[in-house]
Amino acid sequence: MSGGSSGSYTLNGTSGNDLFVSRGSNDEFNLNGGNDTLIYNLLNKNDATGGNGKDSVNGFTVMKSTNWNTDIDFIDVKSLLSDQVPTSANIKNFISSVQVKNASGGTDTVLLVDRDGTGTNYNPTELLTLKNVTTSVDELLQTKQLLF
Ligand SMILES: [Ca+2]
Ligand SMILES: [Ca+2]
Repeated sequence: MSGGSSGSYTLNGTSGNDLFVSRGSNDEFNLNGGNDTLIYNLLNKNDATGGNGKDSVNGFTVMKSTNWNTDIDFIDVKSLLSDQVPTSANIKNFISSVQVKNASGGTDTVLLVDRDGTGTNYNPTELLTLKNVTTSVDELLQTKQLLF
């Protein structure tokens, strides 16, 4: 299922495994359980988020042990970074994270994208907020939930 092209848009997933594709709107993805994947494509080559807006997701689940968990979810930025050469050694030049307190007193994790890494055309720009999730790019790389 795909987000909207402009404005804001809410997408409600099923309890099964869903594919959510970001589009130009500020999408709110409600995962609702299952192994869901959020896909970020390069929609606009001249935009700091690749034309994806600023999205948020409810129900993102981080793998907290080595056991497979039927609820863990994935973020796929392969296409978003397709004009770069991200590797495990430099991926953190492109994707970074900050943790922020939210209005209800919990913690959100905000993922930022810098489309040209150490290049100077782009700076880290908010892409996706994982609502009520405390994690980091390091952890998502370790659990292989960030696909690049
Ligand atoms: Ca979007
Ligand atoms: Ca789902």
